[in-house]
Amino acid sequence: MAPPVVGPMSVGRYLIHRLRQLGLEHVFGIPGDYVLGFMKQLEESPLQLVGTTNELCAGYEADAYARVRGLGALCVTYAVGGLSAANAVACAYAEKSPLVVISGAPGVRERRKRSQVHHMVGAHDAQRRAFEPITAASVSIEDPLTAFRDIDRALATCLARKQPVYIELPRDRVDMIGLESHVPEIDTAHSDPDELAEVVAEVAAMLKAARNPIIIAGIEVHRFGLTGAVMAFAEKHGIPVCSTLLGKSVVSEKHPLYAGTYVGALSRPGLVEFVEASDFVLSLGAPSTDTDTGVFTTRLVPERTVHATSLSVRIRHHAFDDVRLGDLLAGLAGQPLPVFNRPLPPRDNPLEQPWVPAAGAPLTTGRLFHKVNSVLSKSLCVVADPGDAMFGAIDLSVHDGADFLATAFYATLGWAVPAAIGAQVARGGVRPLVLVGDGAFQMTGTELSTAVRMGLDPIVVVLNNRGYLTERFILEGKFNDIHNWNYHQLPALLGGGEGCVAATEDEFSRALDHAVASPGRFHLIEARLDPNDASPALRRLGERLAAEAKG
Ligand SMILES: Cc1ncc(C[n+]2csc(CCOP(=O)(O)OP(=O)(O)O)c2C)c(N)n1
Ligand SMILES: [Mg+2]
Repeated sequence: MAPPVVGPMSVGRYLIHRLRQLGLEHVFGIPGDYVLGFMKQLEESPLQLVGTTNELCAGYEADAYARVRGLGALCVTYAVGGLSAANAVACAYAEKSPLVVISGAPGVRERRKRSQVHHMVGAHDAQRRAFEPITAASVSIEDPLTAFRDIDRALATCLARKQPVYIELPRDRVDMIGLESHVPEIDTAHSDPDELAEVVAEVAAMLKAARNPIIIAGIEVHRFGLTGAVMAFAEKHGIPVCSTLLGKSVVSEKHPLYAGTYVGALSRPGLVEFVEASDFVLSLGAPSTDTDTGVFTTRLVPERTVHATSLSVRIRHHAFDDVRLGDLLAGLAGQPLPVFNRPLPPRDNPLEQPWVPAAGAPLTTGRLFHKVNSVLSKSLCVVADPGDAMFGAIDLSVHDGADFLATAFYATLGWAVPAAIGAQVARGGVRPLVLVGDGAFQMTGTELSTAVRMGLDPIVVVLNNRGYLTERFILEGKFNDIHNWNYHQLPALLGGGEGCVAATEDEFSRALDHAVASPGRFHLIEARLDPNDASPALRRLGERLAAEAKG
């Protein structure tokens, strides 16, 4: 249903009005003179501005907020702010997170009078052009006649494509009154009916001929709001469901049909055999990336696989490009298909065994994840940074309704701490448990300042293995060593939170139990690990790749 027609309104207020209509409550960012006018309007509106320590962190926070809430927004000043946040926007673009980037800019009139004003990088549209390849739409709002339509089109694209859009507000256009009463456009994307009918018929025929099918549910299932439809289909026909690493927690990991997180050679052994013995694989919303396929170590036979994403549906060796995932699921739901009731592999996840700490035993990465798994609950969401913090997290069992958040494809180091803040702002009832490497923590860990300011209480486990272990696995060199910090002393600098060091199993166990039992402030646990220790998943990958290299 179209929102009501709005009367005379300024461009800035119209943008705020539309963001509110779309359910937004917070905007992340940092002021600057080119965006102050709009920031004032934000301050006077019901939207809450969350100030951060830098724009990159604001971008990560808005990205995570968008992943949790379905829309996020970032507000920055021209160039120095926008270009600092560009890496976060690229991440959101690559991983399909619907993020609205609002940037101030020199006024249209001042640009005409003076060719060079501060923060400019060459041409006045340089920043908008820099954002073009990392956004689904980019627009500078300049003309009162088209201003509202430009904003609506950008927002509609953001929601339809689940990718960032860039809206530039020249500072002399923020108070400009849009010239027309206006009915916002609503974009609805449909499948081509003939293509859809053909795809549904082919998938149905493959399913009817199958005996041991499996569904792989990827990240787009969550982004396009299709978890319910996928699980209803799986339940109706008794088909087991796996997730991928980027799609971890997209389907409930406690559901009786959930088989595990399938990431090729990174997955635990029983699961690999189960998935790869399937005679039909329906892969939904799981783009084939190196990280989601354990560096292309998945062994799925194309002749028995349907690979459907938001961009195309590939069946065996042919593809269709005009079929929406939701329409495919709705089409399949109407088909008379068999009930399979394929038995699941035994639940032999070692992380699910009871946790008993060995007093005085040096902490290892594998044991750290075992303890982490033992404290997970509906009220803890796991946020993992790239590095062994993410690989080790593959086999964690995330509870219903609690997300697992990670940048498992774009893999930008330093994402997790700010993302945890964005996620907790988005959904207050769930406490983030952050798993982050020492290298990653040095990039953005001081953003915990915002957690103190906002009264948030993430639990942050810093896996201190004295450097860039993941890179060491690929090529050893001095470049993988980093300066060691007194991580646990960060609370003293920030004036909030609690920090401690854990070097043994029992110290870590006590520290994590204490953090879980004392909400209301952030906890930082520095977990001291051997510099060459790795999680079982990272080891499995290394072994598989080494075996392949030998032929
Ligand atoms: C922003 C960014 N810079 C560099 C990299 C390359 N990179 C990937 S993993 C890694 C090492 C991570 O070190 P740490 O956070 O300590 O985790 P560990 O590998 O030790 O578990 C680096 C540098 C990256 N992914 N992102
Ligand atoms: Mg490290």
